[in-house]
Amino acid sequence: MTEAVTIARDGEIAIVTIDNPPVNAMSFHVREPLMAALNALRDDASVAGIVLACAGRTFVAGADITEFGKPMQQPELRDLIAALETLGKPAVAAIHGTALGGGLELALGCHFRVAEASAKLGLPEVKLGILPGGGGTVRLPRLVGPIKALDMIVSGTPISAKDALASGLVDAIDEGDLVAKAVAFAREQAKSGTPPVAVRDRNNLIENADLAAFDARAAELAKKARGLEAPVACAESVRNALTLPFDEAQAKEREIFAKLVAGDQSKAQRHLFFAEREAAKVPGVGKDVKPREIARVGIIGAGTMGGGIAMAFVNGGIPVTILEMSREALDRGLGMIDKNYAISVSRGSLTEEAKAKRMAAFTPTTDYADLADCDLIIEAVFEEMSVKKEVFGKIEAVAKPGAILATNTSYLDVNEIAASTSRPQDFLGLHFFSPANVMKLLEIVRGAKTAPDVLATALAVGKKIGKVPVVVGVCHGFVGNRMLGARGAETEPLLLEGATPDQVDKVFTDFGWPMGPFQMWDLAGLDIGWRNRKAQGKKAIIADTLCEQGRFGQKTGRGMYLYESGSRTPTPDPEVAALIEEKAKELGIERREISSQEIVERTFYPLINEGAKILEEGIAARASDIDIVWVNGYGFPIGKGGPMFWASLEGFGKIVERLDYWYARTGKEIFKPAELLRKAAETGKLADAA
Ligand code: T1G
Repeated sequence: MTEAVTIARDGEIAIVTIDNPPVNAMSFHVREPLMAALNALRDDASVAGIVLACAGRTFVAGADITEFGKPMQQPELRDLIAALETLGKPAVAAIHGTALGGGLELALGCHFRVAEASAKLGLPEVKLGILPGGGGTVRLPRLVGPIKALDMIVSGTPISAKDALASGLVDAIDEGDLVAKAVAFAREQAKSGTPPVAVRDRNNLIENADLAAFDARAAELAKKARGLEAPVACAESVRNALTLPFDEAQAKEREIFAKLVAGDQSKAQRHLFFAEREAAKVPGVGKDVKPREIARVGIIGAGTMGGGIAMAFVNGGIPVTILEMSREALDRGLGMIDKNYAISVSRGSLTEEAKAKRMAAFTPTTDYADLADCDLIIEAVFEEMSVKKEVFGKIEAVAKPGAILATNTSYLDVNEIAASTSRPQDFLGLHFFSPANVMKLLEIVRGAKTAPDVLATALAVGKKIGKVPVVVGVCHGFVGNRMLGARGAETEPLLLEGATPDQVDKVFTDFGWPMGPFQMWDLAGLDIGWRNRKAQGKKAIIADTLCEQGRFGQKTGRGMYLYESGSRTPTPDPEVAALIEEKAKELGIERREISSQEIVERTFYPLINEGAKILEEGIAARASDIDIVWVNGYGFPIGKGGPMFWASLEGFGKIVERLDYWYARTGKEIFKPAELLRKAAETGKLADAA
């Protein structure tokens, strides 16, 4: 193993290099030798200044998250930062890759920062449910000002080196040899004879800070916290930097950090950080499996899904040949895409030039032969097996050898479609979520015969276009939609038995979902579910009746709720309440008071139970994969870590006991506890498979 910290000399300048692959996290085995190095260099009179650099692909990307929750071994990060500040000679950070979290805080302990032009700098701790605990909330405002610091810390979004230079976070940008530039910078500072000023001693940007403006901005940001503690705590800690002496503010930062890091929300968000990375590790698809090159993608269908998927690839830098049955359908689809980009331009998130470049990346056609040069061909046509098979017949006739064929089906049997082609080994499902150019989740549906390198390709291209890919098995609805069915099975019975739509929705929004099931019905359109139920010969007495009355939801101004003249704000509708009572009477159902806890037990618990069944059947490889599906595809609150993580907080024993109760009372399969869940109730831990 290479040494984690080495010292080289360039004359009177010492170059300290951290080498802790893969991201130079500030693990204990880095902190200890780094402290020794700094102490030695402080006392070495032949050293006039130091450069702090990193080997590998990035500057320090943060504290070592795997150390959280364990006793902190000394020295701590803040001791290293203090050692840099009191070095008595200029310390210059040489930043490449991503200086994040504790990595940026370490750089803030240096007197100067030189960054590579492509570097990114940020304090993303809020995404882990914590705050910068190494002095970031008290030093950053001293360099970039209160509001910029507040925005960076509460959003957790890194900024570019260019932005960092403009805001005073870095002192110089380098295009060539970063370390050489940093050495020259340190030499110049040392020669100046001016004692270097530590960031902690720079107060001009925070003295007489406009607290009213700060508080107004903080209040605006707090509205988006949606029940998460960390964003609000981040703002509080930055405010302390404006109103308290440095050491007092830093001490308060430590207190807030200690509270957050021990809390359930941070445990949930750290769980999701590692879960997302685990999801990319697929059994049978090791790092040695080489993905195929995807230079061009073919999309069949330019409707809502096809158009969104096409945008996702073009936005990720991959040109798309998009095919429809007619020129009119193509023009409609491309018109929708153009309109979407125009909205981004009007919002300032896309330039006109970038929009034009993206529009040029679409090659429209009505001729399947034009798909011959595509490396991946995805169909997003009508959700009907015979239609899918017919489309793949036409694709097969032109697709080049080695081209990967994918279906975007939400429910249909991927193996059956694969078997209708001559290349099931090159076939899989790529299940995008609408709007496909926005939603992060990509369910990669592994067919029985899908080759490992086809899966590796789907994972790689999914990550390249900014998706969060999860490999799932073949069953009705795969992981997400199958569990959605279990979560929604009792929503109408709850209404008929006495709950109101807004009562059910409030249980969901109080839990942290962006909206409840009935608000979601109105947003998506009740007619979509109505069409699917009719195709499957199923009934939903309330929703079907509303659809027969033309009440499709927001698009018709009335659905489960009323929407006053085009507003999207739902208002409870007495007519719907009367309809529910009338149907309950027809069915002889005695209505009663229904508690919020009962709503949780008849919606969230079946969701978890179905997840356990999916694990038992091997449709998902890990419980944490299911969490990633739900957080990225269905708005499960990140502060609760996904359904399976939340179940561990709720208590497996309590969940099984209540599922048993509802199963005994209703006999419904969704309540019959999965064996894996019963085992978890005994052991306290949910295994990943039976
Ligand atoms: N600690 C431990 N392991 C980490 C890590 C970290 N900070 N960052 C990444 N890894 C692992 C990751 O799990 C994966 O492991 C491998 O490195 C490659 O990561 C006091 C308290 C830097 C942008 O939040 O955002 O500092 O799967 O797949 O896509 O205020 O990693 O290979 O076994 O993500 O190229 C703040 C987290 C910490 C940054 C690179 N810092 N990391 O992305 O690679 S809290 C962060 C990232 C903190 C201080 C506080 C990304 C990346 P494996 P990867 P990537």
